[in-house]
Amino acid sequence: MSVTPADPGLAPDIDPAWLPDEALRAVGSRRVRVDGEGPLADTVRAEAAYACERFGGRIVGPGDRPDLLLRLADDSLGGEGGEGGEGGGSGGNGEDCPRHPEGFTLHRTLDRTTVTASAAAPAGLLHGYFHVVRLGEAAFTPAPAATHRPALTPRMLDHWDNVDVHPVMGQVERGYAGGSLFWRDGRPRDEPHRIRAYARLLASCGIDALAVNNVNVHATEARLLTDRLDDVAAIADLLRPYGIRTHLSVSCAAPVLLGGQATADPLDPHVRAWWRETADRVYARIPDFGGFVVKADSEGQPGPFAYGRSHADGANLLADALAPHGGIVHWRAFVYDHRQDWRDRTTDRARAAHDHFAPLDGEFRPNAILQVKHGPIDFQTREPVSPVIGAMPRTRIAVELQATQEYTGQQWHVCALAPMWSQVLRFRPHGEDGPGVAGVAAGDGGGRGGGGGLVAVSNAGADPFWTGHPLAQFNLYAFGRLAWQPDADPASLLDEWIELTFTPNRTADPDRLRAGLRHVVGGSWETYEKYTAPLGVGFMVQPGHHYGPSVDGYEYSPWGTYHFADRDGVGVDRSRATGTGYAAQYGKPWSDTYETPDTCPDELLLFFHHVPYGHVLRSGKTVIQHIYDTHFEGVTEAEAARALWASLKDLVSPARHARVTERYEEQVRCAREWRDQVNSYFLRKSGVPDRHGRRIH
Ligand code: GCV
Repeated sequence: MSVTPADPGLAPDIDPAWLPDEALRAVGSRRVRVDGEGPLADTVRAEAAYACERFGGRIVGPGDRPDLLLRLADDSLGGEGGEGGEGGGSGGNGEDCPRHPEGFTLHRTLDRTTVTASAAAPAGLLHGYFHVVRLGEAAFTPAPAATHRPALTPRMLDHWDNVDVHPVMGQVERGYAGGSLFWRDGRPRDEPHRIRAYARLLASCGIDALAVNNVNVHATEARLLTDRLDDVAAIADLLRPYGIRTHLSVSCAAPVLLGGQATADPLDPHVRAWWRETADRVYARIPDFGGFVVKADSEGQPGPFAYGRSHADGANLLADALAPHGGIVHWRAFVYDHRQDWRDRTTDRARAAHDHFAPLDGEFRPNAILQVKHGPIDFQTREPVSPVIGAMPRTRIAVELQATQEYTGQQWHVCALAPMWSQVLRFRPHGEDGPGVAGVAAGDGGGRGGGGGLVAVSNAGADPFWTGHPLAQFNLYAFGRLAWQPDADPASLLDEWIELTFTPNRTADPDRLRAGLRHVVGGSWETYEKYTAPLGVGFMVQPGHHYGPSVDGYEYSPWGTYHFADRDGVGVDRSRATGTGYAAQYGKPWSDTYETPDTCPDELLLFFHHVPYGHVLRSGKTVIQHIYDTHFEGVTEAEAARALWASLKDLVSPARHARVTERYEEQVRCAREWRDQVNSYFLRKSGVPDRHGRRIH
């Protein structure tokens, strides 16, 4: 089968993101040979041909000496200087690496004029090709042979896309990048070139799985499993040439809703038969289907609790149906009581996932993956790592991140999340001697028989810039790269993305452009944190849409209570001794570290403790002064970033520059609103004036 790769030239309305033609120059100006058969090898050949067409290189056959050879080979370690390179936390040894179906070895030694990427399987050719693209000219300079393979599998995006337009959430739940790439008004969007271009971008940063619909499964989405399966198959056909498997979010109530069953009880034999037959039909239509994603007993979604069954019962039902086909179920651990009474201080939303799931460790099937949000609450700007991740050594765990910026500026504010994700992935739930979060997701140690990989809620949509804010493309790119190599340095990933996306060397002032971009993107998470909720308290956002400040927006609502500010102090006591006991859900040393304000890291202080406004932080400042200072600083930093961006106008394409400029206007406006609301709220509560005498609105 011959496959035409996504051709940016065919879609002038779509931003090329990190794959502009210019990024293909190094490969495209050379003689390239691709040895290998099958659809993925065809994709690589077509990609190389596309690049060569633009930059004067050519595809050569077996008789010609290529500058770049991409080949399928059993001996991909090749005995040329051994193994080196990323390692990527993958803990790879020389024997395993070449056999990894997505891995490859790159030989670029002095005595050879041909740079060779050898892979054991076609997916390795694809990742090898894009690795060479990322390296650019550097790929053709001598270096030790290096083997690369992904540390985590799957590396998956969840699209919270609705098939019908939801009356409140619209076409995409928490989607800040226009409509869905897949669906419009109840039907497939029918823009295959867009999906193909998306698949190409995703593959080029390492993503290999994608769920096409919202985890909140409404009536029409539910039918994707049955009579609307052709719509899913059509998407799978577009993703497959780029090595991306298609997954589907399904409803636990499907046997009743779609199958005419009297019950959806996971232990009912008719229900079990219905799921088995349904999975068989899915695989008959989509043989490489990835599996199901499930949100159960959460925020109104149906689940096993209705039948007195456990979440392991629910997950295993679907796992058993998928097992004969090699499919997996991603079962989400996001289960909590969203009908709380704010006066009840014993109910703590942060505890819920651990309370529900930790006792079930060891009860899940090998092809059931428990998908755990990285923090215990819900993608706030700052949260501790979820204690569930370290508490279930006999369960396959996937860590869920959120690329869509629900609580972090909704793609109107620059907020590069790679530094936060990197901290999460490096966190060691059991201290220095145990595996890190990335290791848990990789399946290192423990008897879980494999990891669950990394998942992110996608931030992409039908917007011409894919992500609404053009600089938010970095979040998508960095997610893929960190999923492949969790110990990658976020600053290096930013540089990589800048080189590909902006090709600074083709501009009049590469150094000014690089420095400017590093500055506006690099520290943007910290800046955002400064002008929003302080020291680990979350949810000071406006209810419903979650954009902009509302200090008490959720404080007295049934969804949870988050800061408990009164005239004397602020923060949630989650200690074992006097609070909700959440701190005790961690293993040592963290249960001790988080237990007292003296040992708790300052940035999480108010997540774990209720302290007086006069409590002195490690910086020497009181909590109240820290709140005032950071809110003034955050706005100043946002204003400076806006000015710096304005100064790059001569170096960035007009459309991209204009879009970012527009977004900065809103970011600065909103940052000032945050500063004024938060500072005046705490001035009024505490009565403590700013020691610098600044005007607090
Ligand atoms: C898909 C939060 C979001 C919801 C989302 C939910 C989830 O509550 O606000 O929009 O629903 O998380 O992760 O399931």
